Amino acid sequence: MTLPISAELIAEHNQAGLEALHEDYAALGRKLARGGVAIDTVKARVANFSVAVPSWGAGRGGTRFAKFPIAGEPTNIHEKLEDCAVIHQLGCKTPRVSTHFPWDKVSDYAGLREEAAALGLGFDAVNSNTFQDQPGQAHTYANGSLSAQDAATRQQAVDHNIECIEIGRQLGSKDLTVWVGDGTNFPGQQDFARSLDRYLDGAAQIYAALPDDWRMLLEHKMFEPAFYSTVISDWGSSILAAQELGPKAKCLVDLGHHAPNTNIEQIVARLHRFGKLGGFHFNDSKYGDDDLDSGSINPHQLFLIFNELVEAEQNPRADQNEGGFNPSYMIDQSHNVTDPIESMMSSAEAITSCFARALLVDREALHGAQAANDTMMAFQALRRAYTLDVSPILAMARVEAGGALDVLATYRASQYRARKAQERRAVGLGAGIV
Ligand code: LRH
Ligand code: MN
Repeated sequence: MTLPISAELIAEHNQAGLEALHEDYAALGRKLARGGVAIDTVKARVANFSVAVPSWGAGRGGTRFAKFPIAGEPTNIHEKLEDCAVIHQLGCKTPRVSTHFPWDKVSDYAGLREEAAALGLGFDAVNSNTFQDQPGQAHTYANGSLSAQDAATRQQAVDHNIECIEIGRQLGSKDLTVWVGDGTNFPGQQDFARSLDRYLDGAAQIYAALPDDWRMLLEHKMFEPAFYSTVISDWGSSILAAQELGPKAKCLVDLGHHAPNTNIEQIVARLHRFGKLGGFHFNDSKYGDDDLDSGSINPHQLFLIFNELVEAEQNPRADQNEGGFNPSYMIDQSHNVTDPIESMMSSAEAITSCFARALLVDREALHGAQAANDTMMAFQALRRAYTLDVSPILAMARVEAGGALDVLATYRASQYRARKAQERRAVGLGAGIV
């Protein structure tokens, strides 16, 4: 395996901070031990935790107004895998890449799988794309895809999703994420019920093509690109569709796809309760689907979501969840103003930190206070964990896995992006998400 950053540089940079790390780790260990928690058990859980990175997040993102490329950004899946390898080599939390088709289309997927493996990477969910028209495409998605009035357009969307499953099988993926932008901009433009029925008919054909050990993850979104109604607009439409389709259909929660101030952690609890919690697209937002870095705007919400996930893991609802509790954790962000590698490393750390702190919630105290209607002590059980500085645990797990103690400092010292700017072709100006 040849990794993009030299192991010597990582070791050299870690050396300077190791003594302080061990001191901080020991101090936190003593603090947690006073509460009856062995810090090494938390470290072991953290070491096993991982979140997938989006191939489409490795390049600069943009808005409808503009996209500002950076020198040395990746222009194809091969360069994107190289950058994802840097994120995993330094941060040790992102061993899988979620792909998007046709953006990541190549001629040899078995070869791509080997290429990724040589970089220490595997593949997570594949994402279909029936929200853009491709050159030479027979039928436009301007009037929808799976819910389109035109049967040939619907069939084209079904065929594309089945093609994504076939590609995913060669990559070793086990999930197909289906997000459709289908919807309307005017009242009366389409019938809500008949649109959903057409969507369900197409989704059922895709479902029928799933291998036995695969899942289909339905991603709801309140608006954009449609601005009056969206066919799968919320968790309610999503869970009903997933129940209609069958046990391999689950719901994917993209944190940016809800109305402002929506209680997303409660949606997580509901989806788990009914055995339909399939996965996440982690990001953050202040207004709409801003796709900002996870935990950068509302870190408390991210913590509360992981609090529900730890609670769910300890209450797996086996009656509802064949295969137990295994939601797919993925990042889905658009890096419009930062180096995508830095953003995804810092986001993976923010997500892992929320997981670690959720593990440190004293659930006995929480449940006891809930049973006693002791509101303040129930809240304080969460707040005590939320205010813990778990960075020594994350850093120790990273260093022990061969990663960087300070991921950003080591990345910058590696001059990786400057090197890529010499090697890679420049990206033209443009607009849009990728
Ligand atoms: C839609 C979405 C979806 C992806 C796309 C890149 O907003 O979240 O998950 O297909 O972004
Ligand atoms: Mn998403």
